[in-house]
Amino acid sequence: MQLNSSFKQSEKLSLKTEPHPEDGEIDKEAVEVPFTRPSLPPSTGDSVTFYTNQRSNSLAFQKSEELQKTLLAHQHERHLIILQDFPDPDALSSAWTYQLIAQQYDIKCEIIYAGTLSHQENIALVKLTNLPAQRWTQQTLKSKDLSSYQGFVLIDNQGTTSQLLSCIQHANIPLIAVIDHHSLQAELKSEFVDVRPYVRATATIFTQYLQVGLLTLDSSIAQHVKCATALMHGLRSDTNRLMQAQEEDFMAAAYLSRFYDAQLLNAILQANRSKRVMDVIERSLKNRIVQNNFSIAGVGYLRYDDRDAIPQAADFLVTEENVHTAVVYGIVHDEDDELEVVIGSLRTTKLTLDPDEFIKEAFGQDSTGRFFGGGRTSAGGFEIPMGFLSGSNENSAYAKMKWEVFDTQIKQKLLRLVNPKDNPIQSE
Ligand SMILES: [Mn+2]
Repeated sequence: MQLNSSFKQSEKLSLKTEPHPEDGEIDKEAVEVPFTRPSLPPSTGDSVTFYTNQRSNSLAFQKSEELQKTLLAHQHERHLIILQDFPDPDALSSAWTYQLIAQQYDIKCEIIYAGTLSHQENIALVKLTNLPAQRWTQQTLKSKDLSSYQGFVLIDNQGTTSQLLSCIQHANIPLIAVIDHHSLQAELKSEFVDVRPYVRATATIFTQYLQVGLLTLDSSIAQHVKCATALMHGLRSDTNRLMQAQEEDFMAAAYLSRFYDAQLLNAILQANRSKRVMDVIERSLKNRIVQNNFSIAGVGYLRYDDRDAIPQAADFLVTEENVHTAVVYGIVHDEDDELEVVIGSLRTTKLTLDPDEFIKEAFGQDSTGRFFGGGRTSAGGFEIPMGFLSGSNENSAYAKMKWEVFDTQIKQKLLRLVNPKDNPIQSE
């Protein structure tokens, strides 16, 4: 299989990439594209799709070629694609695209996540497109023969937001590929790495793979149309309805516009919030404290299925006048597993605030050196496992006390950054 190029045919094969302030490795030197550029397939009419942004284009080309080599080296294998515990449209659509790309190399990928599909739009997305993602609980893991998988892949995450990672690593399954747009969380030992923190959505990266020919989309194939629709949704939702999109994201959206189903996307976006999600948003409004343009709200306990109410509440709180950053958190509990975890979301409109840095700075690392979360442009999330303190909430006085401790601790850690002068930890 050969990659298509969406460059102008008159362009030389050796393209100078423009230096980019945010990436050290991929600039300066001319990128030699090591194989000839085939002419464009007539069916796609690609003459309109040449980029003005050569940097992203040649990087996409180079990465696509690397990925192709990696896939070729793993033909006929079975892989797991691991998503964050609460996968979002960007993750789901990108994973599906990866699955379709890998399928051409007779690689069977299963898309798995440990948590739940929480946001009403995510549920609608999966249902309406038949997106092939599966939930794997701890019990599922036990029932699986992990030795039948020869590799795993991380998409739109780097393993820090998945409960499945430790089991997979424990089973000695090698990491084949990491494709993400969050800031690099740790050095990952992976055969293929494409981590681009300056790209707004993983769906943009995958659309670029499609554009250079890793998979030729065909409007007459229903699955391709649905996948393009899913990617459009992923791209849209990670760029705040394209409001934070940059040229690359717009270019990707333009490409997808040829294949996606606008009506289907509309149906996905029409999904309504549940009453319980509305209640969490209400609690966040009632409980918020606003200091130095930060709005901080603890929302207490919520069910696993309603976990996505937290980012939705943060999205809402950041719209208040004089607020540039909102942080909402709560204790999410899974009744089946007696599992509890503090989940939080940050949203900011302040250009100089880096959510990744802010979250890492606020909460630090766990005993194994892993951060509790991180972020991308304008948004971030964190998860603090409650371990031994999980469960036993039948005793409501205990449950209340537990919440108060976590609530106080999180507020202290946040306010230390929000209000560096008055140290809330200092005793009177
Ligand atoms: Mn994303």
